[in-house]
Amino acid sequence: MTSTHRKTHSSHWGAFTARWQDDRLVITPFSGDPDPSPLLQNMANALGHRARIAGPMVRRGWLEQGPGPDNRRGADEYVALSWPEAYERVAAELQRVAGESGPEAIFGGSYGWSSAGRFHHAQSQVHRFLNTTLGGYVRSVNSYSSGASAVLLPHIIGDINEIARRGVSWQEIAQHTEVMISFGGLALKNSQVASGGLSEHTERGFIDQAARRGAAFISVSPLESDLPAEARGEWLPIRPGTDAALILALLHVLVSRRWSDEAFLARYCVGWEKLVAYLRGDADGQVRDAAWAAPICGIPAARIEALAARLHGRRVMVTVAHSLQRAEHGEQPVWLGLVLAAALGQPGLPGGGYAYALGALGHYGKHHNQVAFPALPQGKNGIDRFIPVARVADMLLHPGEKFFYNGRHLTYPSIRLAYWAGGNPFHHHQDLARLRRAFCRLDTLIVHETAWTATARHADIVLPATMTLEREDIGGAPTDRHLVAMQQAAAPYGEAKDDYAIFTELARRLGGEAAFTEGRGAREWLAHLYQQMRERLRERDVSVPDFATFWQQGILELPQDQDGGRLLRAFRQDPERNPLPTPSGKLEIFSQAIAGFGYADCPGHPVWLEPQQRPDQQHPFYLIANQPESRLHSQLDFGQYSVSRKRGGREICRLNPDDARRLGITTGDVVELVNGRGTVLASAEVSARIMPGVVQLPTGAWYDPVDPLAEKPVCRHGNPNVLTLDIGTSSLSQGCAGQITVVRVGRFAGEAPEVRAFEPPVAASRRPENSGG
Ligand code: PGD
Repeated sequence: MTSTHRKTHSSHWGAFTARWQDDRLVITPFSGDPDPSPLLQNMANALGHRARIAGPMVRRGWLEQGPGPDNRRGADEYVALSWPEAYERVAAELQRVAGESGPEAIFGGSYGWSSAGRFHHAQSQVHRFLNTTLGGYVRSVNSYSSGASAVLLPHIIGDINEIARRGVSWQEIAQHTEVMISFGGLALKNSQVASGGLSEHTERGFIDQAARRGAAFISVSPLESDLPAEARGEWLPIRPGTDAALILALLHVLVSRRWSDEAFLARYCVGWEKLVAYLRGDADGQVRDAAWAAPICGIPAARIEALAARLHGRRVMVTVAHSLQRAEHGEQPVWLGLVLAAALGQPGLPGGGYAYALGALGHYGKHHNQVAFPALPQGKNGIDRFIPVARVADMLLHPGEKFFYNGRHLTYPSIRLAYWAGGNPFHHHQDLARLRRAFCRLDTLIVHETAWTATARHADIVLPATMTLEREDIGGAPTDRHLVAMQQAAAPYGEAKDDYAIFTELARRLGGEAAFTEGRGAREWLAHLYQQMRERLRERDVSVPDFATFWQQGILELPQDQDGGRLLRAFRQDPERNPLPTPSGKLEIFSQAIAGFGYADCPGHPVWLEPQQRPDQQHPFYLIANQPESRLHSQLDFGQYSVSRKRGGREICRLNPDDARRLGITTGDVVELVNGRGTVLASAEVSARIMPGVVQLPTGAWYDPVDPLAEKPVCRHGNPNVLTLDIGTSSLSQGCAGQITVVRVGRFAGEAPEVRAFEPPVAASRRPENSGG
C-alpha cells in the first residue's frame, strides 16, 4: 500500500502529512505548526531501512538449548520463525513460567516511549495483555525522565503532573516574567518532543516574545547551547551537578542582605528556619555562603552575589530542568529551586514562581484539553510487586535483596521472564555491560521491536512490530489541542504486525482473547475510544463530529481550559481554603515525612551532598550524557536527519578548545572516552559553547560494541550509557542518575573500527533436529 493521497499522521515530535511521490515518502509538517521539528525528516527513509526487522526471529542458543540463563545474549545468531511457531513458543513459555512461578516471575514494566498513537501505545498493550491473560506482572514505577522529582515533589509541593504540566503557561511568561533563571536551561531540542503528540511548537515564539519585551533569561548550565538564541540571554557556566551548592549560596546572600521575603515564607511555607540554620552552619560550623560555593560550582563568589542582586525585587521565574535530577542526589536542586522561588516570594504571582521542568518537554507550559483522549484500559494487575524503573539491573542481579524507596523497605522479586515492547533499555539504562549481565540471568527475554536495536539483539524471541505509518491510530496528548487521525500510509514492512494483533493471537492461545480484545478489532477500538471522548465533551456541551467524519477530516481541534498556574495562584490567594496537597498544606522547605525516613542521602531539608563521581587524575573530565537534538532518544537513529548529524557514522562529542588543545584533538578526530565501565568512540567537535573540563556526548546512538561479551565493552558508535554509573539518585526515589559521569578523554590512535549499529545480526538457518547443537 503506497497511496499517493496525503495521509494525516502524528509523532511525538510533530503532526504531519505523508504522501508517496514515486518511491519517495514526502513528509510535510502540519500547517498549523509555527516551528516544526527537523526530527520529522527521520521518517522519510525509515520504513524500508535495512535495520527493520522483517519477520519473527529466535536466538539460536535459546532455540537449541531452551530457556535459561545464557551468557551469549548480545552475541548470538538468530533463526527465522514462522508466525504460528513464534506464537506457539511465546505462549508456551509464558504458560511455563507463570505455571511454575506465577506472574510475579514475569517483569512486564516494558519502559519506553514507544510511538505517538494512543491505542497502539506498546507499553499499554503489554500491560493489558499480561493483566488480562496471566493475571498480572511485576511492574515498574516512575520514569527515566523524572525519577527523582516524581517522588520528591508530592512531599514538598504537589503531584509532578500538576506542577510540571500546569505550573505556568508560556503565555504568562511572555507577558509578565522579568527574570527567568533556568537551572539546566530551556533547550528547544527537549521541548520539541511530547509523548503522544505535539502539533504546535510554540516555545521559540514565546521565548522570543518575552525577550523582546525585556525579560532577562539566565541559563545556568555547563552548556551554552541549553538556551535558545531567541532568549538573547546570559550563560552562567556551572560545573555539572553542583547547582544545589549555587542555590544554597544564593539563599545565603538573600538572607544575609535581608532580601528574603519573610512574610511569604512565614505564611506559605514550613521549615524555613531549619534551612536558615543550615545556611548559617549552626550544626556543623560550615557557612554555605558564596565563598563556600564558588570552588564547588566553579563560579566566582562575586558573580554569585551579583546574581542574587539581580533576582531581588524582580518578577522571577525559577526553572529546574529534568536533567538536573537525573544525577546523584538529583532531588536536591529540584527542592532548592522551589526554595529559591519561595525566598523571593514569587510562587503564585503572574509570571513568577517555580516552573519545574519548563522546557524539558513540549507538554509543559501548555494548557490542558477540557477532555483528554482516553487511554487504553489496562485491566487489573493482580501482582503488587514493583521496582522504581531504573533499578531493573539491580532487580535481575539481586533477587531477594532489600532496597529503600520513598519510606519503604522493599525486596527485589525473582524474575525469570521479561517482556519488552516499545522501549530500548540498551539505550535508556546505565552501565550497559552490567545490564547485559543482568539480562543474561533471565530464562527468557521477549521483545517486540520495529528495528534491530541493541535490545532486540539481546532478546531470545524477537517479534517484528509495525511502525505507526503502517497502521491506523489516533495521536494526541492532554496538552495538545489537536487530535490527529493517524492514517495508514504504507503496508507493513516484511511480516511485521502491530502489537495489538500480536497480543490478540497470543491471548487466543492462552485462553484470554475475549478479555483482551473485548471483541474489538483495532479500528473498532479507535472508534470506541473516540466515542468515549465525544460523550464526555457532550456532557460539557461541546459537540464534535462522529468518528467517521473525524477520520476523514484528519485533524480535530479540541477545547482547552486556561489552567496554567492555577494551583499556586489559588494557594497564594487563600492558603487556608486552597491548601497544597502536601502533608502541611504548604510549601515544604522541611519535610517531616522525608526526615522520618532517615536517609542520609536525602535528609529532611535540601542540602549539598558531594557526589561520588567527581573528576580525579584518572578521570579528569565530567561527561554530560544528555538528550540528543537529532532524534527522540534512540528512535530512528538510522533516520536521515539523525545520520546527517553524525560524522563518519559516529556520534559527535563536544569539548572546549582549551581542553582540545591540551589533548591535541581537533574537530573531526575520533576520540575515546574511557572509564572503569568501558570505552566509547565518538567524533570530536571543538566548541567554545561548552565549559572547560566537561565533554558532552548525547544519548541515543545505538549501542554497537566491538565485542558484545567484553566485560568492559568498546562502543564504536557513541552510546554514553556504556560509561554511566548504574546507581539510584538516592534512597528516597532511586531515580535514574545517568546524566553525569566522569571519564578520561584522548585521541583514538590507529584505524577506528567501522560502525555497524544498523547492520542486522547474523541470520542463521535452523540446524536439523537432533544435530546435537
Ligand atoms: P526510545 O528510544 O524512545 O527510548 O528511553 P526509551 O526506551 O523510551 O525507545 C522506544 C523504542 O520503542 C524504540 O526502540 C522504538 O523503535 C520502539 N517502538 C516505537 N514504536 C513502537 C511500536 O509501536 N511497537 C513496538 N513494539 N516498539 C516500538 C528513553 C529514556 O532514556 C528517557 S525517557 C530518558 S529521559 C532518559 N534520558 C537519559 C539521559 O538523559 N542520559 C542518559 N545517560 N540516559 C538516559 N536514559 C533515559
